[in-house]
Amino acid sequence: MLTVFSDKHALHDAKTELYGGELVPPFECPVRAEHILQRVNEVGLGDVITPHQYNIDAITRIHDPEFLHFLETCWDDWTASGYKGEAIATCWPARGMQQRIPDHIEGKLGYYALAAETAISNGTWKAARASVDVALTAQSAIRDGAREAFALCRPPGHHAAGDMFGGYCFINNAAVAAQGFIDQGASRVALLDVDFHHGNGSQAIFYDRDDVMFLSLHGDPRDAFPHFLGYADELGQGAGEGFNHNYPLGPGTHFKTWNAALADACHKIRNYGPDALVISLGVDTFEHDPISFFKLTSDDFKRYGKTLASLGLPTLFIMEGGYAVEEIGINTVNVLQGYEGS
Ligand code: OKP
Ligand code: ZN
Repeated sequence: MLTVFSDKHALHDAKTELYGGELVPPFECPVRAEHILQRVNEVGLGDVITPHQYNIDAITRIHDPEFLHFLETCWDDWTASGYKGEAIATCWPARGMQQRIPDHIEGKLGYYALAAETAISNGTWKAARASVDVALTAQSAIRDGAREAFALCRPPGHHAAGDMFGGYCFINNAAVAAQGFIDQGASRVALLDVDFHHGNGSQAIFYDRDDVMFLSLHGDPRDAFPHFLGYADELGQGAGEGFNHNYPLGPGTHFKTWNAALADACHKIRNYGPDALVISLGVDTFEHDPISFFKLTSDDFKRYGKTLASLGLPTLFIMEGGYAVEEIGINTVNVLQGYEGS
């Protein structure tokens, strides 16, 4: 299997995450990508290539241009304001308030942020751009005939909506890639999100569309981030009604239960008959993940990789989360090897 990777991911290297009332080193850190790449090479998964640089048009198919401009200029505006730390949102257009975009960077940050854990720092924009280039390059490989490809994206993307960042995500790599398939002539694309967290950004982007079906297995929003989306009764709206499927699962969920939800999702994908499958691949479902509560073992990742292959579709794997840094390489590559049947 081809892997696409850019070392520019390391440009996003924030020092702070607001976690449990403390500023801690971010869980979403550069060494994650290094460990995955190391494992890809160790097992000889296949060629590793660097991405092409795409222009902004592929990204504005999904994201608001003003939001992208905000991401690009945020760090400079923040430092110009005299703040000493990294750019972290601390105020929001909450219930009953105006949804107008303020002039001051503090207000802009609050407007565009969906959560406060994610700091923007020097290099965040460049890394996010490289990450979506990785996704689009892997997507092109499939357009050009590859059966499968692995986009080793960092930073991740599935929490990013058309005009919101947060949950460690800035540009929605999986959504941009899914749109790429559609723009190249695909009639239908299935986007299956197996990250521990609900892919609220991907869901929101495709919620009123029937050409991209979104399915997500995740920690129940009653108990897990992003807390305000991901319930089972969110089925899509308008033309998109019936094309959104959520599988919220409770604390302590083991593979047996998780796998039953996956089987149901695969059944829906088969009936949908997509031209391509995009997997938002997070391995924070792992039993030892520090911020999640599912109980998948390293072997379970191989097992479900095989299930994904049984769909028989051109498949684009997009890296999302996974914070058990020591095991992230093994768990991620286990899915890919399980898919390849090795
Ligand atoms: C990003 B991805 C846990 C707080 C969670 C944000 C998690 C973002 C996950 N107590 N904070 O989906 O892996
Ligand atoms: Zn996650």
